[in-house]
Amino acid sequence: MPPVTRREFMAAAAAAGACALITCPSAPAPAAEKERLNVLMIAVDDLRPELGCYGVPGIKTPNIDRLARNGVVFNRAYCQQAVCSPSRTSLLTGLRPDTTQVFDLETHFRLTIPGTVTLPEHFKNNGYHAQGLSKIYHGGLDDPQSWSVPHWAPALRQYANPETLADMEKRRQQLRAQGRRVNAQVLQSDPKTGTALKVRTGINVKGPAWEAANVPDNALIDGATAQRAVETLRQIKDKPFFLAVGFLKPHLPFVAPKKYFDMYPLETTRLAPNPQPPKDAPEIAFTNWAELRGYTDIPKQGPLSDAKARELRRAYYAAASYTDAQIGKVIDELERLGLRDRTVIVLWGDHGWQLGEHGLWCKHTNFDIAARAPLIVSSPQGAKGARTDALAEFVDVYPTICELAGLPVPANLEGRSLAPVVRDAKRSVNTAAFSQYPRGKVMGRSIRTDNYRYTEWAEPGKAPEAVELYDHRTDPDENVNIAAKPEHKGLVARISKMLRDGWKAAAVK
Ligand SMILES: [Ca+2]
Repeated sequence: MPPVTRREFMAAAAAAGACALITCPSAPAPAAEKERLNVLMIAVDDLRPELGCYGVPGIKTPNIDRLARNGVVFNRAYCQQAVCSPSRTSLLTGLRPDTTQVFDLETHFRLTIPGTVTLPEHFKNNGYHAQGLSKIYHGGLDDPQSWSVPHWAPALRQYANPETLADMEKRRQQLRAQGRRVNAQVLQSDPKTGTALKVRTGINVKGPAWEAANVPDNALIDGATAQRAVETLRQIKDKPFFLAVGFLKPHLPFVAPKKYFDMYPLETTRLAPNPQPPKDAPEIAFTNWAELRGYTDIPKQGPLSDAKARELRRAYYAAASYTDAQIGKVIDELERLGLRDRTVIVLWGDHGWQLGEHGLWCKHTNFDIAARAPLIVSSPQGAKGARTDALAEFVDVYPTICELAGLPVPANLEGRSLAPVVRDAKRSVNTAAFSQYPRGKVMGRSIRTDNYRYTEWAEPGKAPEAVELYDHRTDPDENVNIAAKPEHKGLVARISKMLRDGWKAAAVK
């Protein structure tokens, strides 16, 4: 599509009735005179809601906090599956993992649901300029048809220390000499577009889990991404746009310029208050946090020492503050260009993270701390400086952005628009949020209600082999599984039915 100005776009949208979607034949066309809003979507990899605007003391995230003061903070937003690609695929298609059939990091949704129209693609199809920078879809699984121009990713390394990089390269060469695969292998690709549909990941050669780098912000990936986002905004400011900007930190390895580490004295960094597994929790609920084990300073088995745990928590916070500073640069530019009151900003982390809670690290579980993630929506017509306890699911993001920006909402989506909550933070649209995580043949299905988290682990068609129930009124950190207590039998039966009835039945009536 050739570039169009905002005026041309509005005229074209009015002429077309602005509803070319086959999924909404009876929906009224949005008012032609009402200007559609731009979208700036900020995706932060592995960012848990440990931010100033979530009421967590000691965390320095002034830029995200500033965004929160101009929008609504969702205290209880949940991803559909606590790992990168399944979560992102679900959010960006508006469909749940059971529909996308993307449960791993190797399957592209174009293999399983080839005809789906993604969130950015929907904007592109409605005359917007849709552009993606850095990690929006999972690495190696980009979706070219989502974008108006090719997706961009910075060509920078994960570490700054030359010795680390040289050591990693040496180990890669050794593995290659042994005939081992260190790069991802494309097993199947789309013959027309070349999109990788099925990949097999190689051995991920890693350095240390963190590095306080003696480099400026822009020498690392997220600084370069912010710079590119600023330049992009200047280029696309005169046409309606959907700009998705992805930041890699605080994903492992926790690498950030040293000045961000200096914000957090090591000796005062707190450890997780609950480093023990929840009482009476089943074994299947846990992982051996393989993702972290691959780093050179992490033991292959057993718990971390308090000293290492403290180092990692500090480094995670430093990495989060680094990304926060980059986000500030992008929002500053949006304001400088005079676009702030014509742009919906949505910020999300793709899932939660365990920083030693329950003796766990990384994500990959159904615990609240892994499923709960930041979601902040700042809309010109929305509430400002509000925090809401309304239950939100990441599958709701697609219809929410459509409604706030003024686009029709495709009928096949499997979430509900949170726009009523964005306008009035006292509203709610969901009585529950659903997450899931597979362990081999067993699927862990989890539901978060107003008061409880309940999880069933079962093979398809079979009775659950393990269940968990946590009462968030008395046990917000999920330290005691009360599912087996006789006095909760009726409660378990009720919530189990809610879980099986699914998301459609979980609408606020
Ligand atoms: Ca992630």
